[in-house]
Amino acid sequence: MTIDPAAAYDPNNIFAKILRGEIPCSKIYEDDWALAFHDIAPQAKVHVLVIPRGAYVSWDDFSLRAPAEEIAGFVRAVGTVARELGLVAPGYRLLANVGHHGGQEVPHLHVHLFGGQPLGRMIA
Ligand code: D5M
Repeated sequence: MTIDPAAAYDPNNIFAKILRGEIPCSKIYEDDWALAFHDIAPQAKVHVLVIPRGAYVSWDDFSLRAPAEEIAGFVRAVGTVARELGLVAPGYRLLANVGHHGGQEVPHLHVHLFGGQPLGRMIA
């Protein structure tokens, strides 16, 4: 099931529950702005999700509504995670699915971070 990026934020989505500590995750990084954890169904040797602490449905919602400080904090956190995982020199890929055509399934913004192997042209 894909989600409607224009829908109101659902506080019961699975990533909101992870942020509240109601369900576990395989955490690799957290700071004031972001939480990063391993994807439950990895599509590459390294497949991590980075999510903002704030309640945003999608990249669209985040880029429209988030204060600049929060956007900067989240973007910096994504870079920090990649560096801490040692992915910068070999390279990596970032991906944010948005809405139906993007194939977004969880209605809390998440950036996929793929690496640990040559990735080819696309992971779709
Ligand atoms: O991707 C949603 C991603 O979220 C998909 O790669 C699986 C992952 N997922 C779903 N539930 C969990 C939990 N509980 N832990 C870790 N990863 C999870 P999308 O971009 O919305 O299609």
